[in-house]
Amino acid sequence: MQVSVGKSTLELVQGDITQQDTEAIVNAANSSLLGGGGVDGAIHRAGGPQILEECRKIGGCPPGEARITSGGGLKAKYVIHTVGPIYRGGRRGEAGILASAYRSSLELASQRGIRSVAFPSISTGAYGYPIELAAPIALQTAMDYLQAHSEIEMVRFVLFGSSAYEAYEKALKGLLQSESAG
Ligand code: AR6
Repeated sequence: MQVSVGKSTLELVQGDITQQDTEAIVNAANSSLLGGGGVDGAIHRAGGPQILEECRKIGGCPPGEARITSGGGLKAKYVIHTVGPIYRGGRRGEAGILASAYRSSLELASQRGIRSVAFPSISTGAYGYPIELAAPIALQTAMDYLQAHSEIEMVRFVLFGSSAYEAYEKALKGLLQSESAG
């Protein structure tokens, strides 16, 4: 599914984040930036040791912030590493931290002149954020950013499996409907 947001494009695809040809892909990292499972493990496996080497020098990243490295052997030139919240019931600021992880990643892309960014569904794996709650936050944050920042031409959400894709599709349709209802 693809929609226009201001002068930019937001799209949802089902697939593997490591295979994307956007200028940057985003990693769902942890605060150490020293690797892990899920998206993080897949990116380091596919991109090779150079990414981890650069992460070591950076020395970590608090939840809701983002850091950037090269893409190593990936098609993407850059990896933006961001840290989402660990979900603990929803009353510990998780939504704000999740939105901040997306916003910080996009701000870093803008600063570096990156025009296309692919995101995974941050926090909805090992960090336990229910995808039905995370998807509207992810999408609204990206749409708000694109409305104000046409220098980012394309944001792609890469969803792993059909149920994740369907959750994002449902959330996007919901947001578009509530927008057109004013
Ligand atoms: N491409 C796209 N999406 C994927 C891929 C892939 N190759 N692999 C998994 N997903 P997770 P988190 C989906 O656990 O919840 C790591 O150990 C997955 O189905 O990768 O933010 C880090 O080091 C899920 O929907 O990230 C941290 O310790 C989503 O990506 C911790 O996990 C995110 O799952 C971060 O947890």
